[in-house]
Amino acid sequence: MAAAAAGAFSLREVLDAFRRCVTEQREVLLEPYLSGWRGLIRFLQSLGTVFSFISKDAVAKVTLLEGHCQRQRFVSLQSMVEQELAAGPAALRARPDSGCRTVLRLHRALRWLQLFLEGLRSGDPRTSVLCTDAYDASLAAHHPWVVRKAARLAFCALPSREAFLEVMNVGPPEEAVAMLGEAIPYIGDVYGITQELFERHKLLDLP
Ligand code: 1Q0
Repeated sequence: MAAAAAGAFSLREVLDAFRRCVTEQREVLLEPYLSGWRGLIRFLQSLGTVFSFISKDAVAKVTLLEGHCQRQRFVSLQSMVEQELAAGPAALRARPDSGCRTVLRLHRALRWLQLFLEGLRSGDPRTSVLCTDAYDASLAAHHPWVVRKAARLAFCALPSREAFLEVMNVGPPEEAVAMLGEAIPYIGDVYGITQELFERHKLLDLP
């Protein structure tokens, strides 16, 4: 019953959001991007307080970006990069609250998500191991020791593979796995476009 309640996580919604992100001109739209993250955060919050240090950081970043989008009327990631770079790369690097440095954090987390979902899809039942491996191959390199330690500890509290497939709210496990197969390429596409954009503008190491 709880799973069907309004506001419950649904992988379908997240998938739709990431699908809506990429335009024909291969631009990444920020509204669906952030709405995809909102959906993921809702899921993370349902996993319990062990993960709240992660969801708080994610909420702060999404909220900051929503504020920027409203004030500056950025529609796409490309227009945000262009506008923020207009003052020069040094000015952008000096800003602790820029949209670019904030998106970069979510972008690295999106790589984690892609790898983790691939792991879930593979059928390996060890969710904590899958999550740790995905983390080590993505975000870990960008986190200080204490964050890595806390993250790895939290991963031990992850639910089982069956529980994951169930909370996706898309029906029986086979359907959940099928939907993962559908979702992963969309997430990969958003990741790839962003990576190329940030690489081209030398923004992949924004402090
Ligand atoms: C399901 C388990 C979730 C595990 C999430 C993996 C990410 C671990 C990240 C640990 C971050 C710790 C908090 C602080 C980090 C910041 O220092 C760092 C850098 O920012 P800054 O401003 O200090 O330079 N922030 C980040 O790296 C951003 C991290 C954002 C993480 C967002 C994770 C959202 C996760 C959603 C759960 C999705 C599960 C999907 C499964 C769906 C299938 C049913």
